[in-house]
Amino acid sequence: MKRRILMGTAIAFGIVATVASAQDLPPLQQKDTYTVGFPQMESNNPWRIAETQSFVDTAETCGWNLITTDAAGSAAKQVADVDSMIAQGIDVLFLPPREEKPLLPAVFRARAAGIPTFLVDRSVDPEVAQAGVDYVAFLGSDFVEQGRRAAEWTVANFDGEAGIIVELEGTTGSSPANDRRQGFDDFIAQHDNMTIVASQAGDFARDKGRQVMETLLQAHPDVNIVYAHNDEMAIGAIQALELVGRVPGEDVLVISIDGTRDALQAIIDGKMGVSVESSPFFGPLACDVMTRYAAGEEIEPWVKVEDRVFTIENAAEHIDAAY
Ligand code: GYE
Repeated sequence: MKRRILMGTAIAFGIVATVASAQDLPPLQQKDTYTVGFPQMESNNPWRIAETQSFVDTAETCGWNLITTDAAGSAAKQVADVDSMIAQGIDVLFLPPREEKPLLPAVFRARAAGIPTFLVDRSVDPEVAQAGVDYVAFLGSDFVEQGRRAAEWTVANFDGEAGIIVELEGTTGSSPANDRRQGFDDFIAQHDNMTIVASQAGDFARDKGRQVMETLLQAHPDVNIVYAHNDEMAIGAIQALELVGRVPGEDVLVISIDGTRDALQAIIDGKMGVSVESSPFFGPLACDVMTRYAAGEEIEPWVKVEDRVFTIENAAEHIDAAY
C-alpha cells in the first residue's frame, strides 16, 4: 500500500521520473463486447458470492462476455485459472488475488500476454508489482484505514478498565489481513489500557473463526474484546463465545469488518458492536474503470472505495440492501 500511495503522490505533483505512463500498459480497444475474466478465489462466504454476482449482473449492462472460475481457496488454482483465461484470449482481467505473493506470476503473465489487468478487492505485493506498470490499477478499500476505524470505535465504546483483545486475522499473506492488522494494532498500541493478548489467522471463514476462538478462549478466558478481520469470522467467534456462556455485546465487545446481512442482524440483536464496511459490489466500478481505460484515460493507480460504518445507529436502515 505504501508504495502505491507514493506513486499517487508522485503523479499528483507531476514527478514522473520512475512512474510509467499509461502508454506502457497493454492498450484496450473500444468495442461493443469484451471477453472478460474474473477468476474468483473461493465461494465459501456471502461476501465472495455477492462479488461474483455483481460481476455477473454487470456483464449484461457492460457488454461483457464474462468468464468466471472458482479457485476454491487455492492460490495455485487461481494462478492456473488465470493461465487458462489467457489461453482463451480474454480482453481484460479483473483479478482478486487471494494472497499477495503467490498471485504475482499471474499478474506478470497477463501483462506479458498484453492483457490489461485490474486488481479488485485485494492487492499483490507492492514491493514487487506496481499499478501503472505491471497492472493498470487496484480497485478497492483502504484496509489500514478500516482497521484503524475499527480500533477507534473500540477505544471510544469500551467501558471496562482494561481491554483484553483477541484478534482473528484473515487469510495469511493476503493484503486485507496484513493491512487490517496494521491499522488496528497501531492505533491500539497508543492506548495503555488495551492489550492484544492473541492474534491468530481464521482464513476469513466462519468455521475457522469459531474453531480458533474456541482454542483461544481456553488460554484467554478473560477476553473482553474480539476484533475479527471480517464478519464471517466474527459470527464464528460469537458462536464460540456463546458456547461457553459468554454474552457477546454485554461482557465481550465484538468488532468486525464487511457489513454482511448476518453482521447487521448481529448488531441489531446487540451481539456485535460495529462492522466497518468493505463492499463486495465491484461490478459497476469495474465497468466504469474499464470503459475509461478503453477511451484512453489515464487511470489512477488506486481507485479507492469509500466505506461506511455500521452500528446500532444505522444497521436496521441498511439490512435490506445487505447480502
Ligand atoms: O473482507 C472478506 C473477503 O478481500 C476485501 O475478503 C476482501 C475480503 C473481505 O473474503 O470477507
